[in-house]
Amino acid sequence: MKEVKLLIWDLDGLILETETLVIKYATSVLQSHGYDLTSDAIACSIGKRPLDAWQAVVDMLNITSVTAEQLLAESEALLTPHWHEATVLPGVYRLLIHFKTHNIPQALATSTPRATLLAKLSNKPDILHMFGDLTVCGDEVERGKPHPDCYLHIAKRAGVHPSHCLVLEDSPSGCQAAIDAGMQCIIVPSMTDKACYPKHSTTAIINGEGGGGRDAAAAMIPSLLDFNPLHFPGLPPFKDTICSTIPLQPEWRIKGTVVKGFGRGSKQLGIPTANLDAASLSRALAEAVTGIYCGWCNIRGPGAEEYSDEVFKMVMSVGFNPVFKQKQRSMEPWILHDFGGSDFYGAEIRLIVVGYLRPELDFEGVEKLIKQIHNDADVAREVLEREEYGRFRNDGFLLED
Ligand code: ADP
Ligand code: RBF
Ligand code: MG
Repeated sequence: MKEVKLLIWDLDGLILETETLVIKYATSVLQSHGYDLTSDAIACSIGKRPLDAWQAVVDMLNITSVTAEQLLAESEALLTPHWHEATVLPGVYRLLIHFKTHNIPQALATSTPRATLLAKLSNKPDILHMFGDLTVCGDEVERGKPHPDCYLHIAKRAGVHPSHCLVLEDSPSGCQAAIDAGMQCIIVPSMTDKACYPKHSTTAIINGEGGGGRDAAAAMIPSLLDFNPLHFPGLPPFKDTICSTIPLQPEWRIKGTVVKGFGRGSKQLGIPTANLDAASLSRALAEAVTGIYCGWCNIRGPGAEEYSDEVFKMVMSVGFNPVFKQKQRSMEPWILHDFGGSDFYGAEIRLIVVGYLRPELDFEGVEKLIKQIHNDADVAREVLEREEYGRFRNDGFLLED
């Protein structure tokens, strides 16, 4: 593997969580014409230029009653007022700032047209600022992703040979474009079904473990927080970890209601987790966010009246719990306090999530999972004592009425 001299970022689904917005409005546009947006149609369209994406949907669903141009016009009308709502995904600012600090050139190569790019980043000018004049949009190249044009264009403009470029992508077509440009590619998948990514892109590198990543044209990581610069010659290591945990920048503040989960936590694992309601989860965290985190917690209201003035340490899982092959994502803090076996379903829960511990993992058997979760709790108990995390303990968000 060659020294990395240019990092090239994709935008949608990698920097910004626009997928949820797009899927929401594309679904309603299609429904008004009597069609359903299938996951196959999503897989073949994400990452492409808007018209190419709609054409892929039209072809996939054999739509005859309306053209891709018409569908695009209808969805644009719905989406335009909402672009600025897209949230920045975890790990984005950390990476951007890290490489900026170390003078590693960074570029943006997006399928989005220039005008839409400006709308999406209108309230986040700091992101665009990171790339200087090294940005290229879908309407500025001949062919869109999965063709390699935008990646080749930006490498040429930066004066860097493709073999020295490292692309960060989330979509199957973007990954294909990077590979065909002769570049190395890191995939942070926005699709749960990994089968839709190019074949030679399934080698995992997670925090330095896992094999093959060095030789693969493309490697998958669960989140940008799992990106390890040490896998790439020329990239400087991070220095911000706190006992192997990564401080979230910014921290997450989440309010929700404790709801019934699958009834597994206490019974099967001996680890009760206070599951948050689905609406709070998707409002607080982009659809693609998963992982194991630590932070501070307050509970109040039904069943928790006596705790309303207290703040507890917590360690939290966000994800699909691969050991149990859950279909729905859940957010479940284990509050590191003994409540004497009592329940507080319906209580209000407030969280300040400050650190990232690790990606969610699949274990052979629950014994290994239980051991790992106890280890996570030990790590959380210790690191939350550190000033960088401890300063949030008395935050007004947790304790105010
Ligand atoms: P469920 O699948 O319904 O979430 P669990 O077995 O995970 O069931 O138990 C979680 C419930 O246990 C929480 O909703 C809460 O009411 C209660 N509970 C008791 N102690 C704790 C704790 N230390 N952390 C989280 N929840 C706790
Ligand atoms: N489930 C997994 O399948 N894989 C994990 O790596 C995992 N890590 C967890 C870490 C913590 C700190 C907690 C509290 C839970 C974790 N879980 C994980 C979720 C666990 O499967 C879930 O809480 C139970 O299935 C109860 O819903
Ligand atoms: Mg639970």
